[in-house]
Amino acid sequence: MKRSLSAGMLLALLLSTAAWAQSQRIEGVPVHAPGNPILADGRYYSADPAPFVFDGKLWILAGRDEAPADVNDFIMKEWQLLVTNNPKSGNWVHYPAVVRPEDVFKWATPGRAYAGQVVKGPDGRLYFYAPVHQASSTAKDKFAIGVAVADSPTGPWVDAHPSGPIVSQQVPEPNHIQNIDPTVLVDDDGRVYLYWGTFGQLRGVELERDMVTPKGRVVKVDSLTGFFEAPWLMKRSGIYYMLYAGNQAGPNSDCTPAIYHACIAYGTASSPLGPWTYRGIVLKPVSSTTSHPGAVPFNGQWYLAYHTADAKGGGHFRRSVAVDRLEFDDSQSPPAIRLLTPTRRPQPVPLPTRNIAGRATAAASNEPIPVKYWIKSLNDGITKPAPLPPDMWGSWTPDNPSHQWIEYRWDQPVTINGSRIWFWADQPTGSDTRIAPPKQWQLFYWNAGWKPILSPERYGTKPGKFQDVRFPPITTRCLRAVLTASGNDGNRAGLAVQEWEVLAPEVQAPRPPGGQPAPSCE
Ligand code: FUB
Repeated sequence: MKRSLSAGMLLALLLSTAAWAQSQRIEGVPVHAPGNPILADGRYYSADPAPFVFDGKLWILAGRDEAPADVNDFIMKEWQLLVTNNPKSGNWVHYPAVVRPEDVFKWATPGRAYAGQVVKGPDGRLYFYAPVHQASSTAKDKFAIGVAVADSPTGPWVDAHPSGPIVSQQVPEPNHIQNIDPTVLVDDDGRVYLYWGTFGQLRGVELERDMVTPKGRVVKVDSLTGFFEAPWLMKRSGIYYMLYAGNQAGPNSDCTPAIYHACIAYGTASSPLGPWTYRGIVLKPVSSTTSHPGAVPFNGQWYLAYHTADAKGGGHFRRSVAVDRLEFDDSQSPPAIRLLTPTRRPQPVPLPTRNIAGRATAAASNEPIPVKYWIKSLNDGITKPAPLPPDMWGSWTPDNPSHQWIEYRWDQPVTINGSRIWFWADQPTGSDTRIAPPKQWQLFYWNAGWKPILSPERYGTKPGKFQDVRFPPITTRCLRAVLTASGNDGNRAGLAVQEWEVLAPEVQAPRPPGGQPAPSCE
């Protein structure tokens, strides 16, 4: 008896200490955001936005990306909040460190504070659905969904189901998926629905009104075209909508040209557990490889929150929350969601530059380009210390040819006298496998046929920095870089280029590419 009493007292002390620690950390900081992203100065990254309305204000729950610039991983230790009375004003209050997994779920490990959602339950309290790692899990994938409850968004949050997660690879039904990205809707009749999933697996289940107990069987949804992850369940005028990150990729896909990127797509249903019908695209791929939607009505207007890599120093693992108006087309049945045009803060005027690659259409010998690479990254002006495949053009296949070429086509002749190329490689020079620097490369320009520029020994091949070449001015409409793969006839490495600049003799005001692809010179 004495032992259990002191254990109980200890637990109470621990819980109250965790709650006290949470409440001590919460202090709001005013932020003025004259556009997207809301937090833009690179001091705090914010990802996986989940908007909700509470106390007449628009709140956004977000994770916090803390990965260094050269680390490709979701380093996410805590959740944060943004709140505004009026998103149009640009005035927000930022609560930087609201809660960490280990503050609330004594069964969870620190870190992996992935995409959560806060909803108001039928009892008026706030419920926070949080994917976290379950410490005691023996499953291959330790992600599990816990539920915390609070009376205010800033907490203190306490575990609403202290015996453990409500979803894992063991509960409520065994599965082999990664159990993340929960989304919850409390329907007009007070019934509660939970969906979750990633890597193409979407699951749904009804919950009891207690917000934590599964009711009925888990449904698998496979009718939402290109579903990848990040489901967001919502209801408008009696229609259920499921927004999600889709990655059906290809040169003619309406979603994304490169599979690592995602569009936000959506489907509708007339019942909360489906069947779901795919309807189209809400948002084209953003600057981060992941995309993540959350939408709510606030003061008569729907808003979509999503994240991008657009903040200072941003990246695929250093994302930042953006908000834009979401519009419906009520002339259709069911009402369609209009494609959203993302807005930005006022941007600095681009500086004059000698680099005219941005105005060209890029083409390559390996079209259609494998969907993990992205040819438009050749002339997007971005180089990264740790790029992902869609940050580059690449050519790897299990059987690589001896040569590949990449080409720029302008709609009018241009005069040029230099070029810089940034190779990417995961293998050393001379390797015959995976991706290696080219054995050599050389530029050719079009003048009634392809004419060489300088001899191959004038071209450097080091990866990870620009390799510069200067030459006497030439005028052309098409420029080709012919790359020789390293290796030999038996095995050859693939090739990859992060960025390829072409330099005019004098700086010029930057001009955007023309609307139509420039034609080939051949
Ligand atoms: O932030 C980690 C993961 O990235 C989320 O769970 C996914 O939805 C994607 O945004």
